[in-house]
Amino acid sequence: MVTTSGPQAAARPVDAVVVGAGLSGLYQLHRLRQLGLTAMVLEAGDDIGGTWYWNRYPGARCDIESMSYSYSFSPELDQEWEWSERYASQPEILRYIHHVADRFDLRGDVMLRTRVTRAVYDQDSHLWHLSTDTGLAVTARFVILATGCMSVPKDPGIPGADSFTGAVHHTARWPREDVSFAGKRVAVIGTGCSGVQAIPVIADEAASLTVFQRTPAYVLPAHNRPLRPAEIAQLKARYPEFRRAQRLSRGGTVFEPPTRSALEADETERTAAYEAAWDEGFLNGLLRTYTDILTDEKANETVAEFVRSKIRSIVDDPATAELLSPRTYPFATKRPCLGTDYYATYNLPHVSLVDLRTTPIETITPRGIRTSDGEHVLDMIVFATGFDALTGSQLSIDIVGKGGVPLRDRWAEGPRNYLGLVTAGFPNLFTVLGPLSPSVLTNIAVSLEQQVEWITDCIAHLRRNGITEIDAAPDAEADWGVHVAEVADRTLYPAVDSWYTGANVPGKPRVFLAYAGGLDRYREQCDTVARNGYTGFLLS
Ligand code: N01
Repeated sequence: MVTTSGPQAAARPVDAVVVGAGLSGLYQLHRLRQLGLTAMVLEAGDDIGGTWYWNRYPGARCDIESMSYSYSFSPELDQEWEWSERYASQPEILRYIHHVADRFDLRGDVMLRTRVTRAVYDQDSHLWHLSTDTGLAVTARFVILATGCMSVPKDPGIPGADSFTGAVHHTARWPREDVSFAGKRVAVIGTGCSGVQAIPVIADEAASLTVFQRTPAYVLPAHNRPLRPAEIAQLKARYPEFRRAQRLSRGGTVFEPPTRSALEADETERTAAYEAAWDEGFLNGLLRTYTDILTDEKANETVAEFVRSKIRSIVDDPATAELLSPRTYPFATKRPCLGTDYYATYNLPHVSLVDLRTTPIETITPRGIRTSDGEHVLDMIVFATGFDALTGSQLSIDIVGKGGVPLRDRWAEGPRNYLGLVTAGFPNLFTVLGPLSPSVLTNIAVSLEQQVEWITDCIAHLRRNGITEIDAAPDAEADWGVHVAEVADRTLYPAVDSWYTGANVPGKPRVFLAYAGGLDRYREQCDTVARNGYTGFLLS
């Protein structure tokens, strides 16, 4: 439908452009088409899949159960797709996304290998003008940024990286062809969720593996396993009810909420509750044991110490166990990880741990990595150093709103928007899973559907009522920012250096980037705003 040749080739105007062909963008396309809009998806990658296209590192899998981490909008899709494991691997999730694209015939409106570089709002025509790295120019009334929470890899900023003569990979830019570790001396830098998943798999094959750790993670066991036909049948039979419960839940997963403080329980009771959660293997299992794990430091410390005791029981060498034990931040204030054999990997004779707090990296050399303690000679370096989360993907596009104001200026002190959806001065530009929304604190499969459906209903409302522009009112935007911060301040999150607070990227403003009030409460607020005629928005 839209073609390009040569620089700045112009495309026919479309009603809506969706940026990104991951889970959010594809569903957004489906819903816009149902409204009868002309829509296209512009995707930088060679293929669809978003996060699940790029993050194909060894061991990559989702840490939310497969039957929960999937679209809920189609009961038929729920019935026909069959997940093979409790936690789906990256290739299986990518197959699922391809299946969805085929089943709903979405590919025809997806333009691959096309990175949006600039988007400028024309106040007179109320249209967005988008430019891309292929020279394609597109004009659209609505733009939906479905660019992902974690799609811009962070520059680790380690000197000498270009001088290394061996192979270098980043977990978030893993090559499509097989990477062999056989016979190689491999280093992994970074022990967040990506490193935690990759490390045991790399250790399986490599001649030696050296893990360079700055901050240890709290890693819970996944207890991943194949799904039994009987349990699949059972869940499929109650999928409609399960999906309803997911949608109404606090975080997009269904569980019985705790009712008591950890400090009301005695140690025996607490330990039993933590053991049971550990054995179940849910990412948030330990968080769900008591009400105050994320709000009370003393309560939190009981869980943190429980995890440390598990580390000591698994890791043979006490010094290594201690290095792997998080002590500088409360449990779950950086995102916890689900792992498979993570701690046991450090018992293997060819695996070693370098503590960057005591022996920091000085430089990468042509032969390897030099710390203050000496040079590690290597054949391959794997960066698992994370992302410029939540705001990175939007700020990597040169977005210019009303009055020629760049989004980069509006967000110079941190992201601002109303309901995590629209930034004042940037009309008709919506964000899915962006900053100041529940996004990364929830099962994003459920959050993205909520936002995509809200945006779709909003656009339908505008069209029905002959409204050409929706913008966030500055006071509503300011109030939302205050509310997001207030909710976060009731938790232990904001005090911790993490990607949740932007602290992992040098120079990034320090702001708690997600809405910690729960998806249920967020959904209610969004629905109320819509029901009342889009209060807090300026419609013209
Ligand atoms: O990134 P991270 P990630 N020198 O930022 C270290 C999601 N995810 O890709 O903490 C040395 O968590 C850094 O150390 P420190 C999930 O939401 C989901 O692992 O800054 N080290 C840290 O250890 C997750 O939270 C799944 O001190 C450096 C690590 O690198 C998010 O993605 C799977 C460094 C980065 O950890 C990000 O995870 C995987 C440097 N210069 C990921 N720079 C699922 O299963 C950084 N580090 C769904």
